[in-house]
Amino acid sequence: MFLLFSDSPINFSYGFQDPASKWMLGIIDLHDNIVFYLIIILSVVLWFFISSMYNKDHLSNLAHGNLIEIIWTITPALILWVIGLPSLKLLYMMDEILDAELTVKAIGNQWFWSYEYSDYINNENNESIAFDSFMIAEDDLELGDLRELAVDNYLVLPINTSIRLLISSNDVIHSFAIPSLGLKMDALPGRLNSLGFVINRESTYFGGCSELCGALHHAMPIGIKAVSLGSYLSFINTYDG
Ligand SMILES: [Cu+2]
Repeated sequence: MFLLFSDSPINFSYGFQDPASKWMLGIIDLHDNIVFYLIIILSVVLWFFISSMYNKDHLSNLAHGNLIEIIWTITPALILWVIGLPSLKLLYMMDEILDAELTVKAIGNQWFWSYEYSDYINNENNESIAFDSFMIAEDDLELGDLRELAVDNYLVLPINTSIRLLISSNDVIHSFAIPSLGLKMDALPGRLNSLGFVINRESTYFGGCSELCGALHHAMPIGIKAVSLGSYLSFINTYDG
């Protein structure tokens, strides 16, 4: 599974982890779009910079002139529009949660995550399915576990399903972040934030707390197992705490 896609950090990797949701595809698209303009700006500025070192009259020729001043005012404004509009569009699209088919709560604690499937109630004790998810300590790692990422209880979610994630905190500010899914949302005590997303493919995704929250901030990773709807339902049906 890890060989096919990069859904966790890799040593000396360059760029993003592989996208597994439309949000992450959109973010990578936006990034490439912005880098395109960045390279143009960098080249032009560098050209002025270097050429002025060899020709001291070069820049003084540009110092006064209506035409050049109009050009260097209008062009950055246009570039800002071209960068800003797709960015805002993506931002507002990600804000929308359309007809969530499943609601899960993720609550940050110092220093672990608690998950709750509020849609279901257990017949035996009338409680909803809830569990804590702790990082596996280095001494307890098994072959194949990712150090400082593997957790004891994974958040199991179905693929191709519209999911609403409610995010909050029990103590200080945490942040729920999964790079492959393009998710990042602050977990604030006393406040309920929400994320809406669809996972595109089965895999195990890793992320972590993204807001410095104390001594063991690094030790509260997030592990998500994305499975088929059938496997998800059997996980829910057979869950016995
Ligand atoms: Cu935290």
